[in-house]
Amino acid sequence: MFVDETRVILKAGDGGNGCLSFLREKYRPNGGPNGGDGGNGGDIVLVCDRNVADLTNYKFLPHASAKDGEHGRGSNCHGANGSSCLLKVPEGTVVINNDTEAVAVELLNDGEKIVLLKGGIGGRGNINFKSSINQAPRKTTLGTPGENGEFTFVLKTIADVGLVGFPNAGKSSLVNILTNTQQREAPYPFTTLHPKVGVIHYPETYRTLTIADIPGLISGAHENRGLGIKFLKHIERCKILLFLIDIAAVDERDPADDYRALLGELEHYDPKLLEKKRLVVVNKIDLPSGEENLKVFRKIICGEVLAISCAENTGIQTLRERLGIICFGEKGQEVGNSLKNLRQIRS
Ligand SMILES: Nc1nc2c(ncn2[C@@H]2O[C@H](COP(=O)(O)OP(=O)(O)OP(=O)(O)O)[C@@H](O)[C@H]2O)c(=O)[nH]1
Ligand SMILES: [Mg+2]
Repeated sequence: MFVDETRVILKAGDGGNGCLSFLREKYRPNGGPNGGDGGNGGDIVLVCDRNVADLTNYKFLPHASAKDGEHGRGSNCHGANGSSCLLKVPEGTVVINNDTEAVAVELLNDGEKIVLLKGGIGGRGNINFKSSINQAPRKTTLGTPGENGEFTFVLKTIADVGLVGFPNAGKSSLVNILTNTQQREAPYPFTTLHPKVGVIHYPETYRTLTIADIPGLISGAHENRGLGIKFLKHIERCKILLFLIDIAAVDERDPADDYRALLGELEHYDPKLLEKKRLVVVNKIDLPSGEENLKVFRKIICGEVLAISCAENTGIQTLRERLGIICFGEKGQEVGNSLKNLRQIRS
């Protein structure tokens, strides 16, 4: 199971109340006020953890709350502070406040900690209100309630390159060749059911690129055909979109129509996706109809088209270098790491 969007209901701890108490002991009948303060409530803290793959935990346990602060006690005892509730989320999690529908926070870097909801402040015990003119105050204050709210956690994968293509185009095969991942590849559509990220290594420059494989798109995906377009959120943050087209037309589709259909689906989801850098790659060039279809495809689609075959490993090195040049620049002056890119874009 892969969950990339879920609703959560969170509540920070309330502050404990201040205590109303007076010292009473033998030979000290009017010992004065000694009510202690209440403890503070715990916070709801989000922790970004690269070892967390998705949001499945929150799908089944959507409620989380931090501990309340303890009430103050006599003998000037301060109530204990409530412990905070730490929620681990994967890299790339966006937290949306359901009331305002605005993005509350985004967690991009492993180890990042953000206080989402503040716990309440503890109330004050009557010892605080003692003065020369009021030596037996009966005044205390209540702890303040902790913040609470309903949020939607959305996971948007962080990767440099996003793969877009029809089912069976060979997306998983390409990711397996370029990276160390071992994803299922099979000759039937929708083998991949949720996004997977692989890392392409460039040992010559000690750099890496991340590439995200997402489930295949089909015409009418925006009308919920196939797996729909909900997975496109995982390529929203990508720097380059790699369109992978089955040039051998194994499923008896037209490669140029496939490309147009993919662009149409992206536009339906978010027209901003079309402003991203695109790289068109045609796969299965080894099959008999491949070369012939490629000639026609090149005439229709202006611009750069790279031809590869994952089965025979042809064109893969050129594609790898081309991706490196687009991301790092000719001399490798650009920053390739997706997290650094995001930080630059945001600053
Ligand atoms: N002949 C040939 N077959 C290929 C090539 N690349 C992939 N295939 C085959 O095409 C089929 C589909 O490949 P996948 O990598 O599973 O395709 P996909 O795009 O990930 O498909 P979905 O996950 O269903 O969207 C598999 O049987 C692969 O072996 C290629 O270059 N040439
Ligand atoms: Mg696949």
